[in-house]
Amino acid sequence: MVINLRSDTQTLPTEEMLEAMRNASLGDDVLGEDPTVNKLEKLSAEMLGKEAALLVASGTMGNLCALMSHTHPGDEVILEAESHTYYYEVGGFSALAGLSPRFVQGEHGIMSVDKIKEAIRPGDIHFPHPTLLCIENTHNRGGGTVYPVTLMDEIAQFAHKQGLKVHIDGARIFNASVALGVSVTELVKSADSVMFCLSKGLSAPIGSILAGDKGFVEKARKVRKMVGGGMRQAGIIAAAGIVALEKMVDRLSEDHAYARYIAEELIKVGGLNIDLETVQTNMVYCDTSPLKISADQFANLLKEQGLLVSAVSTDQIRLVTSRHITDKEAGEVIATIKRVIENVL
Ligand code: TLP
Repeated sequence: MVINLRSDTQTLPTEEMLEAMRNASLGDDVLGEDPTVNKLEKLSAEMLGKEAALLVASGTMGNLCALMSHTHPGDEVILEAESHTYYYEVGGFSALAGLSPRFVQGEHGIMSVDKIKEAIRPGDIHFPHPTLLCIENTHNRGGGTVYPVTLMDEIAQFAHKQGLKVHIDGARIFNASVALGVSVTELVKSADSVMFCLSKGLSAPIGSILAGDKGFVEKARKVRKMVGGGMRQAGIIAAAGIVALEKMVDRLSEDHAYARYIAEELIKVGGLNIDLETVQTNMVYCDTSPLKISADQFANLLKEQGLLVSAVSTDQIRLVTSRHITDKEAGEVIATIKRVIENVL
């Protein structure tokens, strides 16, 4: 048996999703005529408390469309130093949106208002014009950490006062909402736009949503076409997305509980450094340096034992739980890691 903890992006569609895809009513979405896409966009906008929403091919495309819709080339975008948009999106913010980045160092990805204050510089002939602030909730490289509602609101209020727009990379915003026990609407209410992924813990095979006010989404729809993301009978994708939103949100708490359980059990095993404080949603980051081997080496040893994890830096591996991890797999994960650690020591 192979257990895959590399990412919640590896989740497979449910039977209900496959059935919905088979039966979806379809049309040409570039012309706005796919009823299933229209239904998903309406449902998403309602769930986020925004005026409108747009189906995009991926989280990366959603963030890019947001950046390009809110800014002009040459503007400055404020990003957390380990943010996905900076780290994993192939530099699209600069290559395609033409933006100049200014970084804020967060604590496990979570930026403070004070740090953001320091980053936003007063107008000066030498500086690019800052027009956008991005917040990642949950924060991937921070450990799946969560911004609480009050902090989101404070940051957005401050950014707005400085004349900046606020975009949320909420690839896992439903994980944040479930972890905090607050609605997504409440969590994103002060942001101008939000992107979330259907294809992560929510288990849809493809697709992300970008939401905001009507004017923003109209712009983003055009940008999506420009970057080649105008899809035709996209109802095939949207049908699974509707099931994801209607059926798969509440169960995310199970993924969080398994991540917590695995982290607590691995701490008992010893040999890896794990900061339990960062285990807030469906991720566990483990530092392999006490074992005196690199994250890559450790990941390869686990792979030989049928356990797939991601090495995300020289000394960090990441384990991500999803609906495919239940009691049996969680027990196996702990036993396998324990066995490998005992062999290394
Ligand atoms: N994250 C993936 C990889 O790209 C690292 C993962 O396995 O976690 N924002 C955040 C916060 C993300 O974690 C991701 C994907 C994206 C955006 C991009 O989504 P996709 O993969 O759909 O382009």
